[in-house]
Amino acid sequence: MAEFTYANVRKEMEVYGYDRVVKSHCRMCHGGCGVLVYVKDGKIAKIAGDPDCPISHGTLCSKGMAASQLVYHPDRLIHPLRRIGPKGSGKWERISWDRALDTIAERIQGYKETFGAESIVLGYGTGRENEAVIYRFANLLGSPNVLTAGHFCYGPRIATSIITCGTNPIVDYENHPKCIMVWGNNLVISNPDCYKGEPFSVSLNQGAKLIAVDPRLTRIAARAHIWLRLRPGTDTALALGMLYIIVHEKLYDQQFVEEYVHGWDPFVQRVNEYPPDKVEKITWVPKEKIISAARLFATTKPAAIQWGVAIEQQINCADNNRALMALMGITGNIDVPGGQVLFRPPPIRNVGHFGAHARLSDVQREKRLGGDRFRLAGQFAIINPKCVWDAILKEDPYPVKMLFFISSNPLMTRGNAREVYQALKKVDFMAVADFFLTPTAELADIVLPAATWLEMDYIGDFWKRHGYILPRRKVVQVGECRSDHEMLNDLAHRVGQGEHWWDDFEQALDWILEPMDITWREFKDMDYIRGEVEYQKYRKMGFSTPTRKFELYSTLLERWGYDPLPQYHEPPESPYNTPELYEQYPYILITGARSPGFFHTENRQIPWLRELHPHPTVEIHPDAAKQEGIKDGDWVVIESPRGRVRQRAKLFSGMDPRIVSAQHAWWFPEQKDPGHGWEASNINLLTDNAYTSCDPAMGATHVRTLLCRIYPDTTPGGDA
Ligand SMILES: Nc1nc2c(c(=O)[nH]1)N[C@H]1C(S)=C(S)[C@@H](COP(=O)(O)OP(=O)(O)OC[C@H]3O[C@@H](n4cnc5c(=O)[nH]c(N)nc54)[C@H](O)[C@@H]3O)O[C@H]1N2
Ligand SMILES: Nc1nc2c(c(=O)[nH]1)N[C@H]1C(S)=C(S)[C@@H](COP(=O)(O)OP(=O)(O)OC[C@H]3O[C@@H](n4cnc5c(=O)[nH]c(N)nc54)[C@H](O)[C@@H]3O)O[C@H]1N2
Ligand code: SF4
Ligand SMILES: [Mo]
Repeated sequence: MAEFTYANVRKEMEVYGYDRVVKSHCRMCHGGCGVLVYVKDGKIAKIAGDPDCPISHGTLCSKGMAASQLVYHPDRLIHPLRRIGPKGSGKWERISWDRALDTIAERIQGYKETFGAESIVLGYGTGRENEAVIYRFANLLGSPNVLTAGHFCYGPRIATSIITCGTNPIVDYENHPKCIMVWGNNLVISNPDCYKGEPFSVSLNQGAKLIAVDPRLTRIAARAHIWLRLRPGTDTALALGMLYIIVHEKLYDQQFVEEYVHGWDPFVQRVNEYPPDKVEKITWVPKEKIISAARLFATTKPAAIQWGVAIEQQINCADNNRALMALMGITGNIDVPGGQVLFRPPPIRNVGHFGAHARLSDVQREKRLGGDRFRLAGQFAIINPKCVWDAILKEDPYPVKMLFFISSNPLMTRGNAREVYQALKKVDFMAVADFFLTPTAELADIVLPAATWLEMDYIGDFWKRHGYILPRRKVVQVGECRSDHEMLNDLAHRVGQGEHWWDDFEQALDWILEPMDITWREFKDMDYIRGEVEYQKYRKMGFSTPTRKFELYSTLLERWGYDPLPQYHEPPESPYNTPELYEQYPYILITGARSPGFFHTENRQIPWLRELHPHPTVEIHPDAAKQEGIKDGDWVVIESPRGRVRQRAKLFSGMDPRIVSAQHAWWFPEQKDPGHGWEASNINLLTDNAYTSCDPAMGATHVRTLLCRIYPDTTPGGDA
């Protein structure tokens, strides 16, 4: 293929008559890939990768390419709506932005006066780059309650790494690690958070040794030198088992341990509880493989761990993260080139500063839902969703009266969907900002039409820890859609926060950039800014923790009443913990492995992307399928003690026959009734959100390690 150069772009413009090409960067997932957006007759005609982008180097995935089908989708919300029938009736009327925002403002003021600001919960899903404005609004309002996916996604990595070493250690692919251990992550499909699959693949091509820790044979596992096929939910035990080998064989970095680590002796005592025989029994991984992996990781320099969300959606969430950080730390791979770097952002105002966290009073902060139960989460302004549903359904510990979801579809994405439904049905008032009338939005009182990333100016990758910021440039305007940032800036003026906001949002972008002495207009003409890169900063100033050391033994967890060292706990439902239940539900269910074309509940109405994955599918081993009378492609029922749903079986021999793996977030936008089939295949009807089965520090819901049964669907409409 000819090299993609700017000369080519100019030629294409001439040949095809494009009006202009706008450089921006995609946000169909967590974002970051540089794009060239071709515009013809005022409309987006094509999206291609930008070869100059330091994040993606010209590569693009199916979602990025299909973004124009999102922008111009016929079902898109293009003006505000007010519900005129009962909840879920699907009866709406068009209203103006002024009327919609005035109604929301009136409700906010009313609930604040009568029930306190804490009765208003704002919510968002995963990184759609609106978190800073949402926290700013909530904090200035006085509500400590912002509901995110942070209890079981990324929040734990941030929280645990801050308490261990000051910030999130990022794999330095630019300097090509010589060994990469991919743990519960499938980044060539998910391109999550700070990472894209492309630089990872380049490092592999450069010869990096690869260890994959995954119950499923992913493409990454298939390329790995060592694949550790563990039993889901046993990651902490596996990591402690590897640490055992590294400690006993003295494969750790002795100088780092002596000078920069806090808590070595108690840490060694804990590690001693995990000899290889015991770890093999817990994890189902042969001990020889555990030993080889530990040796390979500890003796190849530089090495890095690419960790994913699978380790967080478990009862062992915080301990998984901390055990993996111990592996990074004691092998001397922290903050070294090609290892795991504590990158610095450019010196702009950061997300926390923008989010006005300091403005929330102590009295209101104390009221954070679940803050006393999940104390690590509480410190990082993260709440567990069940706390919100309990506050609505039982007014425990106080009533929540209003929900305002800006980019989230919790009915599909949070544990125990039945309870989520009851809470959304009951709440006094709900507003939603989205692109479509989703199953969640159908239960709202007011729905606001949100702008996509192609319809806004913003400073992209502002929240990430890789040290880059990139300009996102507005390309088109669709209907009356507005960005979440502009919408909240406007709403803030209507609820008396005006003095803390701006006349228009461009001024906010200037304010973020001000410490660098540049304006948004100037930044808009740049490709990106990168923070200063410096390695081994800890040698000069230590780590940003209470002891200034890398805390293997966490003084903060100890202060908050938790075990300061990582410890393994058996999953709440498991063959060993609940053997009677296992007899009735004889498979371990993992949920949510990512599909390339979808982003959680998004894109099922986008033709190019739905074509890639037309049906919800559940992977089952051929031996298990035979046992249950299931053939490839059959509709099957998956059932847990909490509910049952249908998906289509895909026979897959790349995992232990005792495991099945189901997709999450399925709804059917093509079904025009207001439920849009939210119950049919929604795996979160099976997941459990009981407090006792969540991670005790982070409140993570264990959506990856459940027990289930699976059988052919013989009901009418099933095709078995
Ligand atoms: N069982 C199970 N459940 C899971 C997971 C799993 O693995 N298994 N994964 C979990 C994880 S890691 C996460 S992060 C959560 C994600 O949960 P959510 O982020 O809540 O995901 P979505 O349901 O896709 O909700 C996003 C909604 O926002 C809309 N939207 C997208 N961009 C914007 C925007 O810029 N502005 C506005 N206003 N709206 C926008 C979309 O149309 C969509 O309806 O799901 C979790 N749920
Ligand atoms: N295309 C697409 N990309 C996405 C998303 C999307 O919905 N679609 N969602 C985004 C979001 S919010 C997130 S959080 C990221 C997540 O992205 P990743 O971290 O890559 O998460 P998954 O693909 O869900 O799971 C990774 C692997 O974990 C394995 N796994 C399951 N259970 C366990 C376990 O107990 N232990 C271990 N070690 N492995 C286990 C699964 O088999 C799977 O291969 O992806 C982001 N990117
Ligand atoms: S990986 Fe994410 S940012 Fe990159 S093109 Fe795909 S959807 Fe866009
Ligand atoms: Mo996530």
